[in-house]
Amino acid sequence: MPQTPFKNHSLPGRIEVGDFDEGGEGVGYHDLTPETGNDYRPGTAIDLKPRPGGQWATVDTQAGEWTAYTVRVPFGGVYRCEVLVSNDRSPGAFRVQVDGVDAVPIMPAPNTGSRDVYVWVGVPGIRLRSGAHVVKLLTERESISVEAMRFLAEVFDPAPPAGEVVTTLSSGLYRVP
Ligand SMILES: [Ca+2]
Repeated sequence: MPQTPFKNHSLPGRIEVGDFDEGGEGVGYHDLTPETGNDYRPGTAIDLKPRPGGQWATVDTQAGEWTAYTVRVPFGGVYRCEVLVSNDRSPGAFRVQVDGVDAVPIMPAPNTGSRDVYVWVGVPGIRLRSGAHVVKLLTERESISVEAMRFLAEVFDPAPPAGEVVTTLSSGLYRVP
């Protein structure tokens, strides 16, 4: 099955973790246990549990598991990427890639003391070009639970002057020094 969006994600914005791409195991996600037991994405193996606000969070993810999201970036610029994560069993860690390149390098998830307490953790200074990208959220060390990701705009690229020919750049990202 091809990788297609389950929801149209546009950045800057928030991505609910359960809204990973269609395409199944190895395409939209990788999950180490075939069972799921959630009503939000039936037919997938991702373990999702409802949150009090109505969102769905991945729970107790294992190292090596990931979810992928096709996103649209109308305006290139510098972004901050954060993950809303819970971890009651240190050490947990995650990583975020854009088009296969580390945007958030392997980052420890702070021990929040309870799997019901979530905190935003991330990094600034991520340069995103305009266009379509695939964002991948990877669990590097178990066991973390994730509710969402968000990309916040720090600086948008200046709009080109009227009449200027704009060269289309290849997709991708780089870290701003
Ligand atoms: Ca599973």
